[in-house]
Amino acid sequence: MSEPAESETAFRFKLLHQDGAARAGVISTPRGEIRTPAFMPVGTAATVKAMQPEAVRALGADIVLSNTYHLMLRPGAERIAALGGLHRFMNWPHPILTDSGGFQVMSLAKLRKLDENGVTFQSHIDGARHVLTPERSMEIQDLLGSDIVMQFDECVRLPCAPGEAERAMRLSLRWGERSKRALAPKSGRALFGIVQGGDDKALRRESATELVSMGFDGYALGGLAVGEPQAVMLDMIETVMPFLPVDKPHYLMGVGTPDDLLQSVKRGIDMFDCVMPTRAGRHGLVFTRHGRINLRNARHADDPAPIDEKSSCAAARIYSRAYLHHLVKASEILGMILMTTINLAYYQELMAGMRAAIAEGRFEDFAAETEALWREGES
Ligand code: PRF
Repeated sequence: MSEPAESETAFRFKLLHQDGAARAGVISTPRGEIRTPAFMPVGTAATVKAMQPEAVRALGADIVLSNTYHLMLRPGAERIAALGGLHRFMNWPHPILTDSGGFQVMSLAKLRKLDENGVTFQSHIDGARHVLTPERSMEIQDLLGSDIVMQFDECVRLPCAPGEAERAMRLSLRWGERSKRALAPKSGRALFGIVQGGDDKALRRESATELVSMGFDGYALGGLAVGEPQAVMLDMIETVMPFLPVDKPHYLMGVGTPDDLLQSVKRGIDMFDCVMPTRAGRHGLVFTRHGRINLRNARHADDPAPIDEKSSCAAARIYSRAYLHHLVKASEILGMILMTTINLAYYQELMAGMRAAIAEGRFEDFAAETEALWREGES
């Protein structure tokens, strides 16, 4: 057998259409293609909560995200590697992006101590002491078999104390360098840099410029959707975008609501991940073409109407609002499954709609129609 051609194994981003700043393309990886703009369901602990992987795939996901932090603590990266890697472990043969851990340490771990070397912390599960550095984060993401590896970074919440955003941005640049040095090049695998800099435009530009000069396979915007108004987040996207290469994917981390996705794609973002559809679904909040519906609300108790009779998602067409209301009130597992399904279906439908609109040069109209439907439904 001859070696596969370079084009079959390389990580590649192909821009197919542009409509204003909005982009549609495809990322090729050895494990399959990712149509962009893409929404990545979050599979924190090697599971998209309440969902079988086949169902996640059937709803239109090309890639899922998983987490260094959670998997290093339980069941352990070495164990997953010995079991054949994360794809086999969770039965998801398609691409996986792994986050690098720093963001989750700062939001979940106990007794955190951050210094130049990395972060020392206590597990939120059993209190055991761990150290995460750029080098260990790369090692863990390699053991997991990640297709898209994220650099190790520090994200500050907003608003932050003077100097904090700058300190964290510069530390993230140094950790970006160390991440790049530590991760052995592997055919088909990508390493993304993460732009930090809080809500300061000059810091954001500097972060982007420095990362681009180091050279990554893609560029993420971190440190957004961390307490600032949406207008500030959009302003930061607009600030950074001219400094990022057009021929690499642009990923907005941990975002967002359907409106955040629409507004960010409009400004040139290609990839998203967020717990919003899965977490909200487990708590009875569903996203639809007609806006949000909180199924915990008593007004749904006697409503025989489905969520959306025109949805491509069977769960949204079949079950009554009254039944879903009952399931969420009774904390039934099926309620979580159905409402997560409805939300992931809507998020993927929205992304597919955006991709088609960009391809046809009618993104502005699509956005206006989509927003009008949300407003009608919620008024
Ligand atoms: N850095 C990393 N992961 C993240 C973020 C970040 O800044 C965010 C911020 N929205 C979500 N997930 N590594």
